[in-house]
Amino acid sequence: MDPDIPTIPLDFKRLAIDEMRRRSEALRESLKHRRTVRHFSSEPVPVDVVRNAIRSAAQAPSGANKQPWTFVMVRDPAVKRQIRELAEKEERDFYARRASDQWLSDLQPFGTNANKPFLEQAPLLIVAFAHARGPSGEKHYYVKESIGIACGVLLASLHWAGLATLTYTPSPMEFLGGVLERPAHERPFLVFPVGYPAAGCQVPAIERKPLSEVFVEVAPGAALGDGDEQSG
Ligand code: IYR
Repeated sequence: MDPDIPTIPLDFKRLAIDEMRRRSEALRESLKHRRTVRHFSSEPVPVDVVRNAIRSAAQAPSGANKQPWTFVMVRDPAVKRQIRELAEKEERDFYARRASDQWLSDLQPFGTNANKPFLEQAPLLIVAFAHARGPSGEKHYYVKESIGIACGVLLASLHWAGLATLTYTPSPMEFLGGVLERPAHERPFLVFPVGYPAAGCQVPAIERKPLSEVFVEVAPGAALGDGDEQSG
């Protein structure tokens, strides 16, 4: 490492292998039950827990450590109502005109439509904004990857802390920058309504692909590139 670059010792806790297994299984078991929730109780949630989840999200890696994100937490019912009204206006146009037949048919199992009561029913919303550039036009790198990772950490942290959420993407969502008075270099990226599920909340009966469909292992001696043309 270049001796002129300031460094600090890595704070890395080496765990016993049993402990590694225990922790990895505990998180997997928890995340197995994470579902997109679209019906919320209006019961308030501990706001410090949500702030802490945002702290965790803001620990995500980012291109050249630019940390190109802002998370806005909205609890004001009047602002939530305004967001709902503007989102539903876009959604009505989406469902009536802009969505292709294929898209509508792909959404059918989820029963979504232009009504978004969760934007008012959830006790709070987190709106994630991506910084396309810095405040004075400075270049940022891998912005979508960076904020995508941060939002993934946020999703997992909220779930781990016992809160329900969904990744909501009104389209277009530029109105969010106006309502929340964000500067022009910040672009809305995702909306997370956060709360407890409504009593008797139902979710679509869908499943995740089995590991064998989403995971490829290249074990030692796999001899990649020794493909079909050489067999037989
Ligand atoms: N934004 C719309 C449509 C929508 C699109 C996808 I892709 C989804 O996975 C779910 C919904 C809506 O929220 O209704």
